[in-house]
Amino acid sequence: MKAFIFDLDGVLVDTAKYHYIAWKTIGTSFNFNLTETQNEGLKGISRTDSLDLMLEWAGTKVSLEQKEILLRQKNEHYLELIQEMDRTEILPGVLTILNFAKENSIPVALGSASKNAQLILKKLDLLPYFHSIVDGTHVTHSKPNPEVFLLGAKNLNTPANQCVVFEDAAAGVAAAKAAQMVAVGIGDPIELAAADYIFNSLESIDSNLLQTLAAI
Ligand code: B16
Ligand code: MG
Repeated sequence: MKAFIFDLDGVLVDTAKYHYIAWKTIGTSFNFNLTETQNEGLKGISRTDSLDLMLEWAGTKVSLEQKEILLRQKNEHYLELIQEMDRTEILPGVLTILNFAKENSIPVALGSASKNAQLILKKLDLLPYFHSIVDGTHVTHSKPNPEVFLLGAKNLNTPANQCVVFEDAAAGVAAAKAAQMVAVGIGDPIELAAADYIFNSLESIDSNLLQTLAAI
């Protein structure tokens, strides 16, 4: 039995733009201007690791207490930004693949670094498609560590090498490969070169290819 594991941010929904706005605002509090290119490097990385990277790029240090405050402020702003999110923000091709999995009894898990994953899936009305949800609240190691995907495979009772991971971040593709899984990269072919397959969007995956992926 094959299984599909989906990343959330950037694969099912474009939350990257909201993370970017919230991180950019936090950056201004320590005189750091986060660029779009730097933001690419934050994709798939946990909230704490993202802040650590930004502080490193800014060449600055803050106390642990101040870090906690910045992390809380970032998330409060992010939650405000996604408050109105609904099914119209589901990315093209997502429902086709989830329905394909459902019709073919392919087990489906979420493998996301986000601690807001449950809330977002609920807003998008996608919870019923998932047999297991593994997110930032369940793991101790951030992607590129394979923990999040290995836990998803375990919850689906599927061997790792029978799982297909859909990911938009280089860190996530690296995590899937470290877990010995098939990696389908969604996004920039250069950035995601380590993936087994690369597409612009889930919408580019036609039914023949879905059959192939399901039969790997
Ligand atoms: P939160 P994914 C990741 O989600 C995002 O790509 C990354 O930008 C974010 O910092 C991380 O979740 C943590 O998110 O602040 O909501 O806990 O791509 O692994 O689904
Ligand atoms: Mg992502």
